[in-house]
Amino acid sequence: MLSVRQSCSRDVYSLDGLWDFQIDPTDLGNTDRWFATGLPAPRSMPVPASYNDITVDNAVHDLVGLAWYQREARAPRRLGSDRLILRFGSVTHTAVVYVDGIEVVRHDGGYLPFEADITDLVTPGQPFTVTVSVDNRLSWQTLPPGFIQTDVSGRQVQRYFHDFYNYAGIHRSVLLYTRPPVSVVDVTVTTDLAGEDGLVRYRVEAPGAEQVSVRILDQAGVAVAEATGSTGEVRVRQAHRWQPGRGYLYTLEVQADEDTYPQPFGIRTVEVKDSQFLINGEPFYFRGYGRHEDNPIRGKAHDDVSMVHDFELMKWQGANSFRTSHYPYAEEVLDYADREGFVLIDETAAVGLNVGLTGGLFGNQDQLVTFSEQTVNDRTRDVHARHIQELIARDKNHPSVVMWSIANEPESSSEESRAYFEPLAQVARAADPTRPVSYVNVMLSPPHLEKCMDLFDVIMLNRYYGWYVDTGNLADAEAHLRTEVAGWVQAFPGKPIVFTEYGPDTLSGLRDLFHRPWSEEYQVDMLDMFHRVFDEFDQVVGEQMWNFADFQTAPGIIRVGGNKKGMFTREREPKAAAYAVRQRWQAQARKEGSR
Ligand code: BDP
Repeated sequence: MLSVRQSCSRDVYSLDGLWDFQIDPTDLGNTDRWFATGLPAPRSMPVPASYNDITVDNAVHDLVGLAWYQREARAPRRLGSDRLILRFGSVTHTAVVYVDGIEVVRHDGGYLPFEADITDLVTPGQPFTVTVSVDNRLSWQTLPPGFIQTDVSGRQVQRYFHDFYNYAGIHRSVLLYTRPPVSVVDVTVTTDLAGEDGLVRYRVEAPGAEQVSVRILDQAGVAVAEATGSTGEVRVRQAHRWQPGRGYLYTLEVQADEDTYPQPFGIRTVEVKDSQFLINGEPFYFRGYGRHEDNPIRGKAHDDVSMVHDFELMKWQGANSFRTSHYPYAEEVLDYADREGFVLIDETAAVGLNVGLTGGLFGNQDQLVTFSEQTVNDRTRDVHARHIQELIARDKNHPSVVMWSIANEPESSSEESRAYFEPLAQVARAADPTRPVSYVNVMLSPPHLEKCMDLFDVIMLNRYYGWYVDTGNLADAEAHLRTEVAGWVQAFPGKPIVFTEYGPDTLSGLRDLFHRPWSEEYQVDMLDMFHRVFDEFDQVVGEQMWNFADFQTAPGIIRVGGNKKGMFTREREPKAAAYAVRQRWQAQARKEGSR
């Protein structure tokens, strides 16, 4: 799906701000038709935001079920023959949208956009009502998966297998935009290098358009190439390459009859070859983090203030990359990464396809298995396939995205897991033949148990030696880590390895002369130990520690006020490791710069 971009043929209006809001744990709203009659007892709720932490009301914070949002909007006065589209950046997890009481779209998947053409339901210049029912419930057929239990008081309790808090609400901007009746609905740009030149292949979908043409504008807005037709290849002479740290962007300005759509892109190549990850033919070493969209009060809402500040912190440290763990991030983040030259591993919301993760610690009290007719099944896989396709459709033109991660820490050691993932690897490759595809491997699936990695291009590993195992014993942790990396190298020669998670929980301000777990000293030591081992293996081409910042989780006995593995606190104050790792990353960056 195309991003919303203003142009001479497209106007954009924001519906962000305060909406009416009401929770509906007993599902009255559908029976009583709140979408037509109005919310009976609304309170104010900001959009975008997670609703959970805004009020001081446990019923809102712990809601399992429906919440309703409603507001009035006004159709543009001069719509002419244009279409009016209502568009949501994301609603977590399932949304049903009504305009003046009439359903216009429903969408599941809490981190991807959707839209509806509402032209025929509105009158130019006149107000209309938008209502959204938001369902935060997770089931075995949602991503992420979960299931619901009822406690002794009859209250519904959401259970899930991922670590971050199940924030919900309208998390990204709500927009109205116009476009001509015949318009651009999709653009695909892929690029190649030919010596100093760039080769730009494009495909435009504009149903019914009689004339399609494109111009390529450089960063100063100067046209450097042009072509006609809905597909083609254009050569950009002496092209500026999009490079890590230098995000040069061109714009493919598409003209389809009356519609103009500006599609930013970068000229670069990505390739996996001989254990290396190549960007523009040169080996790239990932330095950075797994992250979360997570902030105090606003939860998972996108906001530009936090985004720019987070990028400043990452640059300060010498990071060049991150993973959008564990779901697609706001489009604004990808646009900004393009501009800033950050390299992204783009992940679906398929996190927690692994009952072993809680089972390992607590003996699988619910006697669950991951893949079965009752749990993760063929319907889940169909949903997963659609998520992969929607993610790639949204993000395919971002030069910052260099790899798709189709799942985080799924079960990957059983025949069932292989049967589940084999078709999904194909779905990703069919949707984007130009980028490597992989998934993030869990510690429960070391090389001798692993059943899926041969389907993928890059070995991405989350490892917690020194924390969940060998707790406090870094000598054993180091030995075990080294042995395991050697095992991967031997089992999958030629595949590069990126560490996508490692690091201990660290309580900011806890200092300890004995460097014990939870202290800032231990975090420095443990990261240092991992880095020492990484440096011994040429196949290790990246280190993305867990996590950029502390983040909110569900309550549990292994979490104190959330997950504390951040290099920064949730408020973005540095821990000691932030300085130690900064030295390493800056030295690496200097070395790369001098080559
Ligand atoms: C991994 C998960 C990540 C968790 C992390 C942890 O991928 O989401 O937050 O472990 O335990 O299993 O801190």
